[in-house]
Amino acid sequence: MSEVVTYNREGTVGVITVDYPPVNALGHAVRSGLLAALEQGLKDSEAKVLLLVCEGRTFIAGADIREFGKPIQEPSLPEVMNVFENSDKPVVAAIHGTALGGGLETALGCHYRIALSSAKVGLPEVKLGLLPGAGGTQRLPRLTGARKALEMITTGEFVGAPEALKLGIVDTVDEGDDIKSAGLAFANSIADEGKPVRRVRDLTDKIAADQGSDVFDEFRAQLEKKARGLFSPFKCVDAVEAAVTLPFDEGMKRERELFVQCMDSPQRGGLIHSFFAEREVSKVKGLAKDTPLRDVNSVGIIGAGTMGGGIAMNFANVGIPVTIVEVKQEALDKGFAIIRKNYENSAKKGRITTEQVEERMALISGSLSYDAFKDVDLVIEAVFENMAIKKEIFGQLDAVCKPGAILASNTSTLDIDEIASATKRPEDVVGMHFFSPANVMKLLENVRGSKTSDEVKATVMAVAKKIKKVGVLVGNCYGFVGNRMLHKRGAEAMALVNEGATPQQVDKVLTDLGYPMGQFAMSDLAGIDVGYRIRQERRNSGEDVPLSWMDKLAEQDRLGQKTMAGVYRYEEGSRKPIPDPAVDAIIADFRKEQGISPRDITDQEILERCMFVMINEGAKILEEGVADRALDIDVVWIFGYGFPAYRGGPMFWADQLGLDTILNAVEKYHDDIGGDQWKPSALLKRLVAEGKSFADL
Ligand code: T1G
Repeated sequence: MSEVVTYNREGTVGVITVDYPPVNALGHAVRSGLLAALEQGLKDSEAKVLLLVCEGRTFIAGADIREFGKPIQEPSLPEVMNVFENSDKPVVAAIHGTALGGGLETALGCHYRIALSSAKVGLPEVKLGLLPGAGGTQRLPRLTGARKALEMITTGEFVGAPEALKLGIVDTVDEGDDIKSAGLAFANSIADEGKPVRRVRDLTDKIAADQGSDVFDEFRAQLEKKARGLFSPFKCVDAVEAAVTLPFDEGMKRERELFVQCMDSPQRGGLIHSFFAEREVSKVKGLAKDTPLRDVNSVGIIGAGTMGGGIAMNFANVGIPVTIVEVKQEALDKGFAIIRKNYENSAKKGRITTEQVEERMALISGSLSYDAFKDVDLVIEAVFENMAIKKEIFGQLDAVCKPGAILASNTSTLDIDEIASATKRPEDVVGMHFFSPANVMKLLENVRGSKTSDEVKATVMAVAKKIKKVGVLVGNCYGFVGNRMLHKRGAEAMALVNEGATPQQVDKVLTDLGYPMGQFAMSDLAGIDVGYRIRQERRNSGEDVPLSWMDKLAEQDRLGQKTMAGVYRYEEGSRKPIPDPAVDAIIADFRKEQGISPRDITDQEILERCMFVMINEGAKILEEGVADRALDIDVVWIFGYGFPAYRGGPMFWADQLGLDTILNAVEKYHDDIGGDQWKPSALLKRLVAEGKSFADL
């Protein structure tokens, strides 16, 4: 008997119990254990009904993703589900936690389903570049109809038990929290009422109504916009369409064909790498799991600007009171108005209720004095990028804040150690770099100073989880991980335009790769003045930062979306970037001034110079220990800059391309262009020499 799936009888109910932490994933042991336990139940003459229930935090949460890419070990899940569905005794699935993917498919292979009201169900395979491959695309439409099935399967979104009941996915919902006793009671009622085996495959009324429906083409058209560049969502539509147009067994065959196509797609590899990487980053190298955490029950924020206001919302969203300090009342008032507008927009979209708007606003207070911070547990400074101002602020915080308070800066590039040197408590100083818009972007780049204590590192990583961010702990250098690589890409993009490319050509290469927006559209969104100020700061501190045509834009007050003109121009009420001949003229004049005669530049050169310079810098970041693992860099770029998750992140993508390809190009550009940015990373050279990849680190 398998130790992860057991069988026992309670009265006339044969109970099949899965106990395979952490989420009862359908690994080989579980699949074979389910078959063995079912066989026992069918042989048990005393058992009139069988009940499938799971121990631990959740019902089966899906296939065991760790098995993907490895040879499939029989029995496959579809085979297991066939045996369950064709059993001659009713089988009841009792759902708690999250029945997801193969977990929900297992429940659909049973004859009846009960769920705790707190449970959720879903088919999130599409988020892994897959589709439900164990009958989900064939059975779910038979319960919900094609439209709802398409919605669930192409978005991967979870559905709560009450809605699942309305949709017919579950037969009953129990308000309690004891799934075993609720399951037993429901199974006994099935036996008492003599309810028959009811195979989902035989339910045809919903799919009959979908015959000839144009819902499939409707979803394909929607996906052309929403799922640009993705592979599996379109295969999901094909699979659900097969449920409506083919007999069940042929539909299952079609589902299998389509599932294998998705499994073989490089997008599956990228998305699964992203799934695990998002979880791995919270396990910080060298930080003991039991590092004590400091309480963070109150937060202070300096600056009520776009960043400060957005940061404040993250804490109010999870019930943590926030005090924002500004220098002038009108700045505070303006900041609060923006916060309220953001909440009211979310309420209009149905994401939160109007009561929640007020609840959250009530958690955010304002002050003009740092005395308001004297009892807070964490202060986050979010003023603009000027070291002298930040050091002055941290000197004042040091004097006002209680011992043990964490003093954080939202700086996006500046030296955390230098900021910490303005205090007597460098061990309590850390970077917490939020990404704009801070109430939306999921990445939180936590930056350790050389003296930041383990407690503070562990606490800010726990804070990231608490405020539903993906926290990555990185080292202290100019630009940390994300912006250090972004600045290299930005410099190459500007140089490419100097040399003959147009901004829109560069941006299209990046959006074709899968970024949500290109380099220059992003500059217009962030504000041309932001980059200009940073370049001026670096020039003033003696760095050799070449002049660029973008400096001319800033000097002519073309600051981007906020002035309706930057690299592109914008029409009233629209964020759509429109190429502007005036900018072409500025670029042409700049080239003339610099004595540059423009040349045609290929998309391939743009891709290599923008992307490989980043990968080379990422390798240097790993060499210097600023990032612990290549997957940390991948997560920073996926969640901070919209790098397409289906490509797994820049370092995963580099591994797929082959590091020798990257190195050859880097060496070519080092010869042609020179510059520190093209100096090949020693780590990159070593990995190529050893025939290894970033994943081997
Ligand atoms: N396989 C293996 N490990 C998994 C796993 C899975 N499906 N899901 C989670 N884990 C691990 C995770 O790596 C972490 O491990 C621990 O469980 C806790 O996860 C045939 C082919 C269930 C909502 O996509 O959405 O079924 O770090 O930190 O925030 O059609 O995990 O502790 O070592 O995320 O409470 C479909 C994916 C698979 C569900 C829990 N199923 N999982 O969230 O905890 S494909 C999914 C989740 C499939 C079939 C197809 C979440 C969760 P460690 P966690 P959580």
